[in-house]
Amino acid sequence: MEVPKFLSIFMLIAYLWVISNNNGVEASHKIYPKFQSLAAVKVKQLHRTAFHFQPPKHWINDPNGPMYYKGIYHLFYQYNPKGAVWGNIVWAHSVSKDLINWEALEPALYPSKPFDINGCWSGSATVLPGNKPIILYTGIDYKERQVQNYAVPANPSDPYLRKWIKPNNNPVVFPGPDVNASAFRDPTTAWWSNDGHWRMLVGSRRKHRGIAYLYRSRDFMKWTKAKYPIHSLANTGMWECPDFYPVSISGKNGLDTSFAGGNEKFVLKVSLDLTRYDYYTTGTYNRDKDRYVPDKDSVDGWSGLRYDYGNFYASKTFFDSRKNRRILWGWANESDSTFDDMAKGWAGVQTIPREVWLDGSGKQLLQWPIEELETLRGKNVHISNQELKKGHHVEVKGVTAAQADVEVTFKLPSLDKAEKFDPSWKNLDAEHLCGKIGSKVQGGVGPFGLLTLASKNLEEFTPVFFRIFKDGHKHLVLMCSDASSSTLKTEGLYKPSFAGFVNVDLSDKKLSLRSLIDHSVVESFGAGGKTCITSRVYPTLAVFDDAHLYAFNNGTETVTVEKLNAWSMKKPAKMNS
Ligand code: DQQ
Repeated sequence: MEVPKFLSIFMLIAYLWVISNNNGVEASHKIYPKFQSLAAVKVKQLHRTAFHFQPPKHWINDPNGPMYYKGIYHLFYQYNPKGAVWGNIVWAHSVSKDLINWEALEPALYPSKPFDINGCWSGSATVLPGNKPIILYTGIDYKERQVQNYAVPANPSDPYLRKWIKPNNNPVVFPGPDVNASAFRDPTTAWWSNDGHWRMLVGSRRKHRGIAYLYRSRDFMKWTKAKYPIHSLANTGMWECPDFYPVSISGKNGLDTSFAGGNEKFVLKVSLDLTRYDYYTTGTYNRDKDRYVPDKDSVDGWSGLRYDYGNFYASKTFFDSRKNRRILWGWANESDSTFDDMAKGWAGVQTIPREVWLDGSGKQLLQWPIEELETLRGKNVHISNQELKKGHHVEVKGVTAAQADVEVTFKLPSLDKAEKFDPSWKNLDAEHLCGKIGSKVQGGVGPFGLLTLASKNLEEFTPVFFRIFKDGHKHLVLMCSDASSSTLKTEGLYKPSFAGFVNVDLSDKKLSLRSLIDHSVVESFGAGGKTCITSRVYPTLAVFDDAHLYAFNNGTETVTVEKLNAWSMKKPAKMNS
């Protein structure tokens, strides 16, 4: 796909900015040498989450090596044990029996050998035949090169896999002369093919071309780079944290990463460092040529599909053999400043694990919070057949609005009043469009949706809403999660009007929305998980018991809340304490 000129210039500026802010080392995270080992003096409770995954303090980023092993779920993640900004990165390790309650163990991997002395960066786990887990991760070696290492459990009979060994025959993959050694990281889960080889991908870039290099190995130790990358794309910059997996073309069941039935589709996700979003395509994996080809109508690059149109990055999936599903974890970074993070004593959460599967259209994925989350639902409030006339809102009373799960279905009597899609908006992406016409500008059909984390008199609120347009004979559905009015605080905050389009059939004139509200997180799923948006917000008034929840309509067409269920959410009994 051709990248518009303004985007190329923006990408170049962003790239130069990244380099200049990281002391010349290309590393994707901003480095604060003075702050990275300043331990939190105090952990501020305001804005900490209740049911999203979080350690008790300090910085977290990418989820790493999720897996299910001997009845236990494992989640590793990038963690700074010494401070609330990025740095001193180790693989923290937590375990769970239900993906809801988590117990923190000792870090699984920390810098200690020449091949990872400057950092243990992201990677993945693979369970080898005979139920043998193995981790592949990026080590920053003594020469600051990015190399790929492996680690194995010291005691595989321990289902908690408490201790990991990094054997001395590491690294197993060096960058090689034709590879950029400071842009070569984040190995995927490996898959086995019946030619007797394991395969895995490593993210990279050559100049401005994003690349997923393919490696093959018979024994998981000696890896050979394939002549061609599995896929690459010009002008997309560094591909971080690639993820590559098969999805079933019928039904919700997940497939093991090594599954090869011949009839499945594949998903390639890359985390684009320049925009910090996770993009995916659906396509075909040609096993003879070892190349991945996105489907014709699956847009590759900046205007392609994203897992989430908000604060969601460096995600990773795994196959959960316990329930035959594929589960997606993503990192929801903060939208406040580094100084706020140091004052809070913590930064970053993981989004709620989501089940992912291919939509019936075959053109996109669907995502939905894992069913286990429902065990945290407490008091329920129900509204049905409530009309919302132009400019009206109705309060959802009786639940803890700062810590809630809400599901709502809106019924639209007619689409006739849908606004015409202004052709000048074609050059705007969804986020800019939402920023321009937001929830406060009256429309025809919509904006309607939820006002989450709202103060009593609506001085603060994060609206999550739909707005429907007419574009020729088609309807376009815009979904927004708009942080621009989320707080009275003005200093140092990023308050984007996150948005994405929803490819939904409106013939039944219904639209559904689910929002998981958790103090500083609003994680939303439009139309059964077709479009997802996570916002990080920091209300000053709408906190704890002073938070409110409303359904609203600011379109001239009346919409009906056909049914709404909201639940107060409990805190898991154990969250890494
Ligand atoms: N975070 C890791 C890298 C990865 C980046 C370092 C993505 O391995 O590319 O903490 O957020």
